[in-house]
Amino acid sequence: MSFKLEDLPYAYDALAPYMSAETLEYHHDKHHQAYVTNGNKLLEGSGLEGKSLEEVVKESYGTNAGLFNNAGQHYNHLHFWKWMKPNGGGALPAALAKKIEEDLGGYDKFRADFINAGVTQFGSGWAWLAVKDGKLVVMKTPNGENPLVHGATPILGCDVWEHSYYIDYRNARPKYLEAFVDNLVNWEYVEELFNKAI
Ligand code: MN3
Repeated sequence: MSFKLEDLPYAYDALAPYMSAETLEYHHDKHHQAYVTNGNKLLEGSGLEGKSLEEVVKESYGTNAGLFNNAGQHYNHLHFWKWMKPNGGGALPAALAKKIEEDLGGYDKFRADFINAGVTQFGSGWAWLAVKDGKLVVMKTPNGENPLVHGATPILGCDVWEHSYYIDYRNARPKYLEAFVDNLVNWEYVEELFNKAI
C-alpha cells in the first residue's frame, strides 16, 4: 500500500497562536509531503509493498534506514496532526486520568516528565506517551524513530524537530512543549488510541 498525505483535520490557522499557519503550511505541506514522496520511492522494490504502515515501520527498522526514516516520519506525522486540536489541552478523559495516576504518579508528574523528555532529546526527535506491557510510559526517541520499534504503542507524541517550532518559538523548545501539552493536545484522540492499545 502506498503512502498518502491526508489534509490537516483543521484549518491552517486553527492552532494559532500556539502553532502558526506558517508553521503548519511548511510542516504539513513540505516536510510531511517529502516523507510521503520519498517513502513511496523507497517502498518500491523493498519487499515490503503490500504491508501496513505499522508493519513497514517495524520491519524496515535496522534493515532499510532510508525507508524506515521516511515511513516512520509518515506514521509519526499522520498521528501528530490528530494529536492536536483547537482549544486542546484541558481536562483528561476519566479512564486515562486514572491510568496516568496509577502508572505515572498523576497528571502534574506526567506533564513534567513528558516536557522533560522533549527538552532533553538531543537534536531532532520526539517525546512520547506510550503503552508498554499494559502500562503507560513516557519515552523519547531520536529522528524518525517511535515506540513501535521498542515494543510499545504510541498514544501521544510531540515532534521536537526544529521545523516544528522554530518559526513560532525560535530556540525556546521548552515553551513549545508547554504550549503543546497545555493548549494543543487532543485528549479524545489520545483516549481512542489508549483504548485500542490497552
Ligand atoms: Mn516534523
